[in-house]
Amino acid sequence: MHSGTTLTQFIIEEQRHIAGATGDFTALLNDVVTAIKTISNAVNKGALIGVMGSLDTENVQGETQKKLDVITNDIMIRNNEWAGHLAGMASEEMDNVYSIPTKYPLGKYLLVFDPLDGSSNVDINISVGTIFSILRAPVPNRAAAKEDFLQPGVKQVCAGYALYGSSTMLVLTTGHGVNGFTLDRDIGEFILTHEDMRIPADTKEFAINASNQRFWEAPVQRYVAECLEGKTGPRERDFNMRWIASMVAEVHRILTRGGIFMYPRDTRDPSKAGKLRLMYEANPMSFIVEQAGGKASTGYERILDVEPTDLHQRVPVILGSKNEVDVVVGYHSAPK
Ligand code: AHM
Ligand code: MG
Repeated sequence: MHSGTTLTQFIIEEQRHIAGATGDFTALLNDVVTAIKTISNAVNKGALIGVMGSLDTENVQGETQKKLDVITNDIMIRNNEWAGHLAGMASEEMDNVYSIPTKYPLGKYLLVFDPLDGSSNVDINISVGTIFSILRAPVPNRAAAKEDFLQPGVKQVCAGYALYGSSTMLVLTTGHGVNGFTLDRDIGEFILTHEDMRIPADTKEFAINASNQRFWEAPVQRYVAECLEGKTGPRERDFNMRWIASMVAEVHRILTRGGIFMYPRDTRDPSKAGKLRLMYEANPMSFIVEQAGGKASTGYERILDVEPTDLHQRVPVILGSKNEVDVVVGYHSAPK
């Protein structure tokens, strides 16, 4: 690609790789990008336009919603419901599938998203993001039911995230590598700035919320303990640690300089699945990480192979530099 390639140019090229694509996919992605630019603007203006703070409502996971959770969910819906590319949408912020209003045509894709991931960070001006995943509707042009969305991550047609950081970036895969674009606010376009992003296979940096240590299972206890031992321990090197509590920023760091990120199984709730959600957090991020040469596992299986049973189900997440994920996965199968 030449320097200054816009996202629009890039996705027209990408469309040529997708079997049976007719132009709908390019148009859908354009609408997602418009939503992301609008969200970027709202996050960036922050308190100036009165969007900070919490509401009195909770989402389906029982988490208090931020004003921006609701505003950004609405932005995603309004920008993507009208054009006739979708058979339905689902989001972290909505209990049930969002049905496309009958005044609009239906299409062949499903859009699943977390409109504002890491939103506990938004009031303190730390990076947040939007995560999205595009699936094919099993039956095109028919209003999608919940079951239509319950496809394993390997079936994703496209996954991406926007990072609202010191600059706004969009990182995207359609199954042919990972590319990153930076928003040039002067011209209102995303420009290709990070071509073919690759995750180094080795790392000395791990990310985990250590306040949950007492809930972790033995393999993760062992892995982190060995990292902390440093040079004189079995890993024979000193490790660094990061925890931003914003998965998008965490994954972006790993795509840029390597690392491992874990929100593992823990003993807090009966499902022991940790915190992160399969459909709109773990699956899109795992698709991106694998396409960049990394790995993503629950500890016991590849995340992209997990058969979903619910829109909002949680899943343990261990992802990042290939060799490091292999170490943790190895500890999960080691004899007790
Ligand atoms: P959210 O979708 O409600 O923002 O929650 C997901 C976020 C992730 O971005 C992040 O990795 C994790 O929650 C942080 O959790 P914790 O506050 O337990 O450290
Ligand atoms: Mg989230």
